[in-house]
Parts: sequence; C-alpha cells; structure tokens
Amino acid sequence: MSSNKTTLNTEQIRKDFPILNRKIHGKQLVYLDNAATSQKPRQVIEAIDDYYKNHNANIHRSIHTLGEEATEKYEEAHEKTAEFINADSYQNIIFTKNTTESLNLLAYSLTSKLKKGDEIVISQMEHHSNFVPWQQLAKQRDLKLKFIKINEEGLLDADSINENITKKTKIVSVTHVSNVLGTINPVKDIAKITHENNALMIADGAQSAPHMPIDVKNIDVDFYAFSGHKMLGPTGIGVLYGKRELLEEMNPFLYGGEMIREVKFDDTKFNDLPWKFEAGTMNIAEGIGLSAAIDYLNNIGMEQIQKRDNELIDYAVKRLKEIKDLTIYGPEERGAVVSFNLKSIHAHDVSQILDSEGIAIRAGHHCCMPLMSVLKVPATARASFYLYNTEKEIDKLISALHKVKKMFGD
Ligand code: 7TS
Repeated sequence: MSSNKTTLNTEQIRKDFPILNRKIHGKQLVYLDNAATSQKPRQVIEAIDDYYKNHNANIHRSIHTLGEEATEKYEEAHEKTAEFINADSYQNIIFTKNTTESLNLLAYSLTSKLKKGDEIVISQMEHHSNFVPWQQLAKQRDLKLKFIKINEEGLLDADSINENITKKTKIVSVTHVSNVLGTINPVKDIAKITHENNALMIADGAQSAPHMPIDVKNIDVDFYAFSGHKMLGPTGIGVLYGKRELLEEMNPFLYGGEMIREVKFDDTKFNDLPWKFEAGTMNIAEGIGLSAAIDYLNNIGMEQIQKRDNELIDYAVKRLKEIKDLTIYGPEERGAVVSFNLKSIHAHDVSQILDSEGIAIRAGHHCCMPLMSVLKVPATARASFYLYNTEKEIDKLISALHKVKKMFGD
C-alpha cells in the first residue's frame, strides 16, 4: 500500500554519512552491521567538533561563560532524550556509558530491594549485558534467576511468561527487540503482568530505541536502557530511563564528585536527580553528540524510520529465502536484523568472504551464547539495517552469498 511507503529520502540521507563513501578492498562499503553500532552523520560529528572547538569546559561547577554553555548543552541533551522516549522530565534520564552500564547500574542499585530466595526473570534471548549482571547478582545474593522460554518461531512463549512471573518475582528484565532473532517482544503486556505481581519491569531498548518511536509511559516499564552509538550518536554515551519515585529511593551506583549535595566528615547528602547517578566528569561531548543524533532522527521522524526499516528487512528476508540451504532464525515479524546460516559453512567464513566484497555483517554468537545453545548453533551470520541502507546493497549481499556458496563447492 502506498500509504505505508516511506517518504524518507535515502539518497539525501546517505550524503550525510561520510563513511559510506569508503572503499573496502577496492569495493564500495556496504555496511550491514548496524545492530553492533550505527554510522554517524556529519551533523553529529560536527556537533562534537563544535563543542571541543568552541564550548569545552567542565559542567555544573564553573561560573564562567564556557562552563555555562557546556552545562546548558549537556542538560539540553537530557531534555531531548526525555522527549525522545516521552519521559516526564530530564530528571528521569541518567546518562551512562552504554546499555551495559545502564543495566549494571540497576543490578547494583536495586540490590537493597532484594532478599534471599527472591526471583529475577529474564528470557532465553537476552544479550549478555542483560544476562550476566542478573546471573551474578543471583549468585552473590542467593536469588533465583528464571528464564522465559522462546518457542520454535523465536517468540517468547506466552505460557512461559505467565509461569515464570509470580508473586516471588521482584525484577523482570527483557529485551524489547532481540539483536539476534529480531523478535519484537510485547514489553507492554509483560510490564502489565509484572506489575500485577508487584515486581519491577526493565526493558533493554538497545535495539528498539534506534528503530521505532518509544513511549515509556505507554509501555509502562519502570526502567528502559539504551545506547547512543546504535542510534547515530557517538560511543561512550548510554541512557537509563527510570520512574522518578524509584530513582529517588535507589542508592547511587558510583560515589564521588558531582553526585553530591553536601559532604560532612560523617555523612553525605546526594544531589538531585538525575545527577545523583552521574558521578565524576561525565562524557559531556558524547552527550551533546547524542543530542545532535536525536535531532537528526526527529527531523526524519521515527515513524518514517520504522517504516523504512520494515521495507528493508522485508526485502532482505524475501531475497535470503531465495537462497537454497540457507536457514533464517527468528519470526516473520521482526526488527531490522536477520540472522542466518548457510548449510555446512561457518558464519565466520561467510563474513570473511563478504568482507572481501566490501560487505560488513557480523558473525558469531552476538553476545547471546545461551540463545545459541537454544538454537543449537555455535554462531550465526547477521545482517542488520538502518535508514541509510538500500535495496541495492541487499542485492549485493545476496550475490555475495551466492559467491560464498560457489567457493564452498555448491
Ligand atoms: N542489549 C542488546 C539487545 C544489544 O543488542 C546490545 C549490543 C547490548 C545490550 C549492549 O549494548 P552496549 O552498547 O552496552 O554494548 N549488541 C551488539 C550486537 O548485537 N553486536 O554488537 C553489539
């Protein structure tokens, strides 16, 4: 249907990404590793450049013009991030290093709410970043870690959701979109079940925030974590959204400068939100870079980006299905990633040969080793898309995969 087609101008967008002009082994770069990290538009690169050239100073301390400008830009970045996910205020937005740190912050700061025998529920498809912190916490605190199963299609099993989340559950932490299967999990429904059991709901938004409009109030999660570098922003800046009353009662993750209001020899009063959770000199330039990335995404519109991702992934899956002896993992309806394997060819070999054609995909366990064991494969090849990718690039991927098969005697 034409109304479903995007109005997004890929050709124009591509001009904003200098790296897309790169040649790799003499071939035009085809970047299909966006789930690992996205490329950066010149607007983001220039915002960081401008900050260092014209405004660099430490924030929240210096009563001089540069200090005030830097503080204003950094605080504005929190405000823009809050609007981007429909949070109430900048006070709900904590800047971290990445999704991993956001989730670790929670595992650390929520510890005081947990006692021996309490249960934490995650799923079989979690990235190690939403797996290992809970696993280790459970070991240290004698808690029980439970797993929502995935079904044959690669969806979270509805019965398993209901069986695992009970009155014993204190925390449920589930990925919004799987970085391997592309599964879009019903986080709003899971949050409802979680809250009916008086537990806290965390969504790992690393693969959803870059690709779809997010409304934390609508999905009603208590916490939502994501990374700037997967959504056109720089590395070194991540986000943790939290409901205010929860953040207020939580202990800080790191102690030190910036996160205090008053220190006496025998006690310390912590700063207001969100600064209570931002100890030491933060990644100021990266926060400002994230702000520019959000401007860029908003200018195009997240609905448009989501539609375009859908067009790309639908086309990629359709074309991949044409290849004999190629297995695709995950459900029909998916985010902007597709994992696959060519029969009897290791994913690393696939990736290496594709690289010689200038095509960047990822191969491996994608930091989801438990999921690999459920899928009964050591690794998958994975192509992941974003707003600057084209159907022509997908055609190149398909031709290169045919070439891989030929090289392996098929
Ligand atoms: N959660 C999910 C669902 C992810 O996909 C990733 C990164 C993370 C957490 C961690 O993000 P970070 O910014 O803290 O590193 N995923 C991938 C990937 O699929 N390939 O490289 C990184």
